[in-house]
Amino acid sequence: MMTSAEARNGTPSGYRILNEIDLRNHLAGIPSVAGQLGGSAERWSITEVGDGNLNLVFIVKGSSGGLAVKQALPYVRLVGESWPLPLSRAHYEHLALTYQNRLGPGLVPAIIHHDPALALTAMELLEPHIIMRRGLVAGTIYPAFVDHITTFMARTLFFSSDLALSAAAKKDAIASFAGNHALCKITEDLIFTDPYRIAEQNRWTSPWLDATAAEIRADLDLHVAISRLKLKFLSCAEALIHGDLHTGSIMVTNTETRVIDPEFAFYGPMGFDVGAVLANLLMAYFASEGHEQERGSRDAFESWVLATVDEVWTGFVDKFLALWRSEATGDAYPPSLFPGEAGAARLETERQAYMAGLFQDAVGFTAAKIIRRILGLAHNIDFELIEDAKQRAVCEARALRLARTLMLETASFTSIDTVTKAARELRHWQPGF
Ligand code: SR1
Ligand code: MG
Repeated sequence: MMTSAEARNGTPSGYRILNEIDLRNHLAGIPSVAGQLGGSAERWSITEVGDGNLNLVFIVKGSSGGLAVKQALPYVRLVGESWPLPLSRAHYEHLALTYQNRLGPGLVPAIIHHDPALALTAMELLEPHIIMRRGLVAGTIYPAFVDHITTFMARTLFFSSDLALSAAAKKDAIASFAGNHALCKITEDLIFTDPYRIAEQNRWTSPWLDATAAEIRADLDLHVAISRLKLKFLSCAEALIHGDLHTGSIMVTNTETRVIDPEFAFYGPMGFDVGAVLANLLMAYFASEGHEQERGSRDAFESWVLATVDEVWTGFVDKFLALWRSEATGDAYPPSLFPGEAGAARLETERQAYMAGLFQDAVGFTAAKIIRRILGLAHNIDFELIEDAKQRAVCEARALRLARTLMLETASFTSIDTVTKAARELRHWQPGF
């Protein structure tokens, strides 16, 4: 078996892209997995269901159980072999998933089997969960989501930060993810650069958004703002972030939430994960009108989405601060520097200031995440499934208008309700086309 260093550095010699027959043979050779599936291997049903941008995903079902099997391809699936991508992302995903299982048990899929040479991971089959983005397009409300996602973010971010780790442990942890730079580069290009310049892979709902796309490519204030965010993404190793925490990376039922696909994980700014969740909820909000069967039929859903934006931030803050107050075992803010009542009070003020800074980061990253999904390469079905292109453009224009304001006037957004208020005000705004 290859070492994790080999897995990080190139295509392992035992790697081959598996078809359904290869996968059947591979899994049949692992007694624990075969036992879990049950029955004879020839009778297992195996279907490739991947609809993401990068990987193969198989659903395998036997007589007594099922599995989801993810295999990394040596290229970007969305684009093809012309865009090579290291298989090492399966190693980092496995590493991140292992960490997230420890910190957020029940909030990520359990790992059943990992094969570094094949860049393959078999996980608990999530049934009847669906990709949250699909549920949001259908107008479904998820009452347990806020509690689950805020627990996931607060715990994974806090316990990988300097607030919880010793300096040495933190530096070792940064090093263990530092090789995931090819995935970071995708983010650096597709989120922080391409939508702001002419890039071959950019696309948008033309002709309606042509003028807005051109304005964004010409707006130097916006270019400064996105470049500051990019610098933060490049340089701020604040915590182990999921790195792609959109609603396509979350599977849900009415009562359960599972975060999947942490292949973009690395030590980066916490606000990037929080902003990803907020941005994708806000896009679901703006896309909602495009999925209405009749006027007003999704009002309750839209109110829930905005309330969820609010509660994701406030719930995250509450849980993160509770951990900071009770589990601050890291080298940051040494207790000996904050003695007595005065010290405790001063430290509490500092905690609030830290969260205010994190909010500013999250607002900026929220904006960046919205703009990339409307003007860049990788779009989302919230908007894409709106068949009437002009109506889609109207929904997207509203989201873009909010995003530009969030990015250019970040400091004026001092609390999450100022963000939801701005979104609500744009819900019926008519762009001039
Ligand atoms: C080429 S990969 C495009 C996007 O898919 C992933 O989900 C990430 O969001 C990435 O930016
Ligand atoms: Mg993904």
